[in-house]
Amino acid sequence: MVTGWPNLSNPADDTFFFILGISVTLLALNTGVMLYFVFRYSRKRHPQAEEVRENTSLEIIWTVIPMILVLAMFYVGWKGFVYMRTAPPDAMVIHVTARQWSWTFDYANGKETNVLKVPVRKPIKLLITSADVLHSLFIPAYHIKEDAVPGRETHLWFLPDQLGSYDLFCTEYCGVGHSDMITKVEVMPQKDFEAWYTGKKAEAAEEKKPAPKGPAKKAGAAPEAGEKLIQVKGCVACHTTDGTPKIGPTFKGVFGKKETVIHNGQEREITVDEAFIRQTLLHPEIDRVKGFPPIMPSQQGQLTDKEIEEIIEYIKELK
Ligand SMILES: [Cu+2]
Repeated sequence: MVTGWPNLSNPADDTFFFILGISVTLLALNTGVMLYFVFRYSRKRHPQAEEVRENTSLEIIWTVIPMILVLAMFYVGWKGFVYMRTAPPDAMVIHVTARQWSWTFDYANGKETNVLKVPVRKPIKLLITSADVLHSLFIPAYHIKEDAVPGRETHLWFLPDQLGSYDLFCTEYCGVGHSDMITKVEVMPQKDFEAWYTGKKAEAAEEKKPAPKGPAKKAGAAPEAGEKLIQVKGCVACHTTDGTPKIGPTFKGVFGKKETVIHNGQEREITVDEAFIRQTLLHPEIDRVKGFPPIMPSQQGQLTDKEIEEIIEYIKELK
């Protein structure tokens, strides 16, 4: 049950149980009548078969009753559909971008996260798109899902009525990292949400990790920013920072390393430097690191120059 909003139950559940009820009743009736006929008209009791030619009232009954039933199912389903497709006017709008293989949530004030944070008891409207292939956003706890389509904006809404953390994942097979496209909906008390949404403090406290110590950094490109970027932009779906290879090579210790890459179908050796990281971010097809599937998507248009700098600075510090 959804509370705090008129029309208090989840219309998808209502429709499901309505149709289930009708189906179970029909099953019971059909089975009952069938068993009755088996006994009543067995050869023993009824040796001579009779042909029934016409029975107008019977035909009207078996046309009208099913028609009423299917129209009722349509009505209940349609009402639920309209309800689920129409976000309340006061809903909070959050833009969602799906990409191989992560989610990004953009808020009206420019905040960007990869966990969907929402205040409790406030209707949330998600405007969904994809940066690459088809994905589908699924929040099982709210019984909602919607496709993420490149070049198009789809939408859905829900009312987070209880505090807690709920799964949010991709439910359309979108490549090797599909199963990594899992994150959370965090339903927060209104106050906590406000603090996170408006302030820097809450966020810094919550996302603080030991900052990597390293050589002096370039002005304007903070490795801390790079660390956050690789989370938000979903790099960590394929690349770890702890030295274990995943779908792609790990970032740890990669800077300055010699790697064998595939270049135009030929193997060659390169050293991972700033230019190589930049090239791989923008044109990953030029040099693919050997031993990994050729699936790194280009980040052209996804990352600004400054962000690329920040990521490079971060990778440099991951010794
Ligand atoms: Cu996906």
